[in-house]
Amino acid sequence: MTFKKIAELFTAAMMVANASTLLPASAEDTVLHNAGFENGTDGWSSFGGTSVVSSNAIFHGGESALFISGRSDSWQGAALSSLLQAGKTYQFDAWVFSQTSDTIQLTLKYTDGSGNAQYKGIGSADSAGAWAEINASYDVPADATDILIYFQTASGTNDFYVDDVTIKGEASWSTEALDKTPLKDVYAKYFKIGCAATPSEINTPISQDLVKHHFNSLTPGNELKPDAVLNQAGSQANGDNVTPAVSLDAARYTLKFCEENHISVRGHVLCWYSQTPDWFFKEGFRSDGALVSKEIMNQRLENYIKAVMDKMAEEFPNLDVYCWDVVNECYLDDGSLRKGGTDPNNQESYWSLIYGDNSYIESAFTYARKYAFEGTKLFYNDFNEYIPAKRDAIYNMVADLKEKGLIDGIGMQSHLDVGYPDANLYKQCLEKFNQLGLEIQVTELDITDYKNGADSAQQVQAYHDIVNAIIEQKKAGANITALVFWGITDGTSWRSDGSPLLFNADYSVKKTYEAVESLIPESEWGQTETEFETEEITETEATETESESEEITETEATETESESEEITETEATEPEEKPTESEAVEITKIGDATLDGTVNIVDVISINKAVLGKETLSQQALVNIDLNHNNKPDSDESLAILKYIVGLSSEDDLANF
Ligand code: 9MR
Repeated sequence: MTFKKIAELFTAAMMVANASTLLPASAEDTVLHNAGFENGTDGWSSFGGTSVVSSNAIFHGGESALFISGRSDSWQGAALSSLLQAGKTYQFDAWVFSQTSDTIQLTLKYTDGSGNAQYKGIGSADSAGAWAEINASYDVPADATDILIYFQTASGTNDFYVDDVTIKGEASWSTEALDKTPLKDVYAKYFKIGCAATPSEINTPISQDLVKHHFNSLTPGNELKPDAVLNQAGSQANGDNVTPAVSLDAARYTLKFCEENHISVRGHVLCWYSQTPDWFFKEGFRSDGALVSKEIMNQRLENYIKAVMDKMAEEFPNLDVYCWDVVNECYLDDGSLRKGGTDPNNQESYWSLIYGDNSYIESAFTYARKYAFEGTKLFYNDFNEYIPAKRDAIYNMVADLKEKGLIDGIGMQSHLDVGYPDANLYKQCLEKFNQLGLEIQVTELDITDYKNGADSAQQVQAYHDIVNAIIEQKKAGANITALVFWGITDGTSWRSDGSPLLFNADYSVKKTYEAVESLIPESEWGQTETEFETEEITETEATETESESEEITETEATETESESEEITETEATEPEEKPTESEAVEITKIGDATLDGTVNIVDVISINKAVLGKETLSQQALVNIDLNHNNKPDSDESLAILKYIVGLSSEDDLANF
């Protein structure tokens, strides 16, 4: 039985245990989804690369409808996910329109119990210049997973419209989360509590209620990223090669939801190597254009940031966008700048390629400072910042930006695992960043447990320890202003296999939630945000240069990489028996610490635990990973093995380390 299966069984057991909090099974006509497309796409998104937008050119009810265009195949259209459940019956009602003559179909897509993708027609209607109604009922098979529905045409690639979609059925989600004291109130004295959400994650009554109840910060999961905001045709039409066109079509639904419900927004993200179309970096905004010069790119960057800020101000004057991730993920784990290149899927950055150095970071912050609303805080955001080399590179870069008055905070994404990092290493990073005297936000927290499943003792403990470290740092004076979870439920998380969040797929409350809640005594719940006594950090200390900061580090007990290596030397657990010459153990597989015959991230985690003295490697495991032959595990070795895993080095490189 796989760990995933165990996790599923556990979740199923939880659902049975929570049965009294599920809505009654007889509530078959509950409206689960109602979309008029007045403010955006209401959670519907592109299926197969089409354009899916709210349009007021033609509509059925209200003043807008969903417009689907740019199709190159009949199956392409608009999809809705995360709503339907296996074994349930639903009633669908929708209005469809085609200027030409088309059969427009609603299709159910799912994976069956044998792992095969299935496509089933739910219902269809013919339209030729007039609105037509699809009205159908459908039983979703009991073995279905990865369920979604989408509108398509039976044949051809014509544009079409959809409006007034209603889905009714049996609501089978837990509402117990709504009976808890809002987490944002529990933590009111400390910092904002947020979640990331895509439109499809907030298109059901329960998810909307849960977000409104618990969170006072929301980060659009994908919809404010450059690939969602940039418009190629519009950019080309601007005709000057330096003014990109932008649109909030993808983000409008989420931003409207936040505006209407007074939820503050983390803007994510303006400048990033990933999820940014390649044509943005090319002459004429053409996918086949030559790479533009640094001068042109700088103008585009300025115009892009200005256009985004202008659009936000124009469309959402009352929305509290309290911060922006201005730049995201520029450094690698070894502290070097992300490599220049044209393949973001291979971790390469067009920004590094065109600028030749990290100066685009300062440019982006300069323009963000120039055009952002007054009071909007500007953040640099990254992951794995607890790795000392990366942490220190970011520290130095941010210190420089701070001196120039361009930055307000650092975002620690915090995509963690129960095995790594431990709370102490995480805390060291908070301490180090706090020396800058800037805001710190935990921007994307999730903690996976791929091995033991949802709500394992290890996962609950990890949540407790990490969030406790954050609270302790806040109490020690760190200016931590938000704790944001990356997603809402384990069912829709980007790492759902590792069940990394606070709520189960049916919205029931996990033990991880209880662990986070329990860290704040009830006597403090609902208090207003407090400034905790801060450790004295003088202006000069907070903006130290690299060498100076090492001095502070020594006296103030925040470890630099070399210091933590020292600790390693004294604390790392020695192998129980060192092999003698005659009984020398041979390498079975270089890099394999878990002795399962493969080399993957679990090996890196195991080595890191051994480095921190939390785990003892067997003699065989030590021999497999002891690249520098010093008879102990160290962080250089785990980093080298990580590079090998992600394809940056070969097995030969490990052998010749
Ligand atoms: O959650 C996002 C997921 O839906 C996207 O597929 C993915 C693609 O890059 O981006 C995810 O969000 C990322 C965030 O923007 C930056 N930090 C890492 C997040 C997880 O990949």
